[in-house]
Amino acid sequence: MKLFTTLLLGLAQLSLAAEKPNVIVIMADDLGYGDLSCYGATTFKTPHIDKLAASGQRFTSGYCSASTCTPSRFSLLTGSYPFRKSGTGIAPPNGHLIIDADTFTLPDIMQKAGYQTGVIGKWHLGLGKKGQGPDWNGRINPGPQEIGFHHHFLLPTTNDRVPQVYLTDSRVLNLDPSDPLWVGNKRPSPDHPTGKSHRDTLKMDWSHGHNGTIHNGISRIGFYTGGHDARFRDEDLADKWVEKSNEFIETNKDKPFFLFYASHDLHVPRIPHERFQGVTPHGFRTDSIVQLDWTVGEIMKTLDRLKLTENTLIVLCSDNGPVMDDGYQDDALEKLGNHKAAGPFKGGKYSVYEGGTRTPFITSWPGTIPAGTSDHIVCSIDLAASLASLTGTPLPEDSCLDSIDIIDSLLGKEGAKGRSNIVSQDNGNRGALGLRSGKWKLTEHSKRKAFNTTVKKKLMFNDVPIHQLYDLSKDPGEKTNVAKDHPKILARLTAELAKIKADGRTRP
Ligand code: NG6
Ligand code: CA
Repeated sequence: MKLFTTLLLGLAQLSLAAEKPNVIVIMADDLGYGDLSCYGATTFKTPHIDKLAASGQRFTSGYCSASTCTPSRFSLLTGSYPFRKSGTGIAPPNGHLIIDADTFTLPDIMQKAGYQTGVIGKWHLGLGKKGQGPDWNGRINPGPQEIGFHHHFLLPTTNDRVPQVYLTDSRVLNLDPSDPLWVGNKRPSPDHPTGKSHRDTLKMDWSHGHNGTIHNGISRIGFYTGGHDARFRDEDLADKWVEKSNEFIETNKDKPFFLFYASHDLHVPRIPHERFQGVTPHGFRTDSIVQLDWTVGEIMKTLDRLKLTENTLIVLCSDNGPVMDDGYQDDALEKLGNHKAAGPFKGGKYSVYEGGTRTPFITSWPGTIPAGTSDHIVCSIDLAASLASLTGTPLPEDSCLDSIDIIDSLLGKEGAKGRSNIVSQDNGNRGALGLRSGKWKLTEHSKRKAFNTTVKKKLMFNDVPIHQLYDLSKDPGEKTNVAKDHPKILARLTAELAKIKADGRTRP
């Protein structure tokens, strides 16, 4: 009897400590701080995301840890800063999986906690073994399954890179063995049509790069042949992924599930479905934001229909800041008008100024998370440690090196603090880092080069000072470098950043 009571007590304590709501992480692609109406956009509306924000916490200091896709997604899934590992820059079409299969990942945490885990959308973390890359016509291994996802339905790279096929069950979907898929970085034959040789046939012209194989009237980075039955239309990506997400949620409605929904909106080539084309004044870039908003609305509708809303934590974030011309002539810059894609911030994609990584960040869990705005520093890299904490899952010592447990901030609890600092990086190969610490921001451009993608065409600045210092409380737009006025603070932050690098980890 005594044993039974102890057991019961133990169980009660366990269920108190660990909460297992469903978790959906919706990551937008290249969505800037100012790109949603709940973050200040005025020339178009994002009603579904606004509703999500109004129901929960809207963060004004929400970050991703890198200003390009691959490193940002790497840090979300591993909880470690990507600058710690070489080879985590933008993955090429045939690139191998950059997360080692023995890494304890965010989906591993959720599996351990008893969740069904799924990833739907864009992958862009490489596939297959080092030195080999993916076997497009066979079983693709290692891939999402090997790093913790039970289920996947993916675009293997990013849609401006080849190939335009879906990956599910570790294979290319609908691949006809008599029409094998070949992917490479050299033109396969002199008569193979490319964006260069057949430029006049394109439905959207390129501006830089992106002049390889043509599919659906759009030329891409890289080359491919075959796999014709497997190819999709760019216009249908969002619809297909909403359908697959609904299936995943429906199938797992009675168990806790974890879904990473990695939207392709609004990455180039921006080709929203026909029904969204022209719905905003700024062209396909912002039409794609409306498509993203629709996607979020559909997922929320499914949760409502299945009565899961009050048992589901949704996190909405972005993988990096905004860019206008990212290789295609889609008039993003020409039609921009007064829209401020990075909000009040400087820089964007490829940059370590605030616009590169300070992005929309929303948490919603109706009935648990109170409605409000939070200025706590939070980052997508923290989801690993925070969800481990929420679900009562222990983290191995050598895992998730930079993931901080900020679950109380994410849940909008009183007395929570968020992070004290956050490091950001560019793609990793230019050696630029940013350190936000309290109200201060240090930038470190060790090669003295910086991209400025604010809203103008991509510009490279040379001769940038190695260290710059900004007081974000007075100067959120990082206009005045105050390094000379505050030598002690400059020294303190430079030392703080050096220590973060040297220590090899920041998780206590
Ligand atoms: C760059 C591409 C850019 C985009 C980016 C990756 C050129 C000149 N630029 O190399 O168009 O594909 O890589 O974007 O090709 S990301 O969002 O996936 O990181
Ligand atoms: Ca991106």
